[in-house]
Amino acid sequence: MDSNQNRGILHADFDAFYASVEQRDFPELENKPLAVGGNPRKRGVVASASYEARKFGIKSAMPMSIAVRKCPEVVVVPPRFSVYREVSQQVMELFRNVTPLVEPLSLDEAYLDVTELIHRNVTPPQIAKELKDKIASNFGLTISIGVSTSKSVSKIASGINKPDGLTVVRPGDESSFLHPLPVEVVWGIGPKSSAKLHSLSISTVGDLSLQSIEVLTDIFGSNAVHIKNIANGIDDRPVITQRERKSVSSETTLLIDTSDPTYLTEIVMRLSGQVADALVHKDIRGRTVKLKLKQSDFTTLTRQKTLSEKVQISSEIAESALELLNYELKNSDEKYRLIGVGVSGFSSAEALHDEMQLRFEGF
Ligand code: DCP
Ligand code: MG
Ligand code: MG
Repeated sequence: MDSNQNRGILHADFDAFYASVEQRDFPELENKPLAVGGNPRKRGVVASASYEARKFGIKSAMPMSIAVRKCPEVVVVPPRFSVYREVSQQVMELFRNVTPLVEPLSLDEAYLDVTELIHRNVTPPQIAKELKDKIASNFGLTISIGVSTSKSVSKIASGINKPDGLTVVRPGDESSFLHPLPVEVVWGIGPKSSAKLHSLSISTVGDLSLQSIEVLTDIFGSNAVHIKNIANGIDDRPVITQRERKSVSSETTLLIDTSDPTYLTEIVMRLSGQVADALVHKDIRGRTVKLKLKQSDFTTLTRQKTLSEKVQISSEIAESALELLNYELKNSDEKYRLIGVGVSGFSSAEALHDEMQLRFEGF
């Protein structure tokens, strides 16, 4: 047994996070199909769907208007980000009381490396069970946990028995656990690579594990070796406690598809203001300003500009973002359905834990 197989890695992820917090705080929403997200009349999207809503086919990232069509009795509520952020901070704190080796991936999920605790005669599944119980009693929320010797196996394991799951993959059982599962469970296999794989009759992780590096390189490029290893249950990546904050951004879906410069300028200025507020609040400055545009045909463009001086305040961000916007408007006839502004390129001293994105629907 190699040293990797002595590790104990947990992946914990809240069930229907935003929706469950709403159902907890507003008991009249309990047991109801619920979608947290933007206004259906303002082209909002679903951020989180309760498990009752998922029975109707409602899921994250779906336009809210479609969610309402799928289930006319669905209750739609706007998100309360500050409440979710607070729950998140408290849960991460609880994790850090178990082990300092916590890697948050988003507001509602994290990896924990509990290898050191094994030597104190507690097993990783016991730790996971205790965490679930504590979270249920302290927060009134359910979380699903995957337990194994690696990040990728634990992440997949936490997802397959949701909600309120506890899935343990014992050392040595990684491949037999992974191989029957569909390729889509592997992180990084999105709709595009999944379609390609299916066209080659590669439908399970087991099928994937048998492919040559040549075949996988055609599909995944430089990621081929990593994907093949993951499919074989080989993943030595460590749990990293401090991740560098990559970007702070804000984006919005527009009420109508448009190329109107006055309207787009106003929105870019408002988004720049929101990004600036977040940067000021966090006391960080970045060197790169990004503009994201989603065209009517859903093609997404990002244009960025790296500056000699770091920026933080609204007017500085807006100046670069508007330059990028004006260049795009001059050189294209497209109409846009979504627009976003972001700042990245922070120094490592400003390293924080995770990529942060603010979303505002329907200006
Ligand atoms: N989220 C979002 N937009 C998305 C996906 C997620 O705003 N496209 C937000 C809302 C979710 C939260 O992030 O509640 C956590 O995302 P998850 O992917 O973990 O989804 P859920 O926790 O809602 O459901 P699950 O039980 O499948 O984990
Ligand atoms: Mg979740
Ligand atoms: Mg999650």
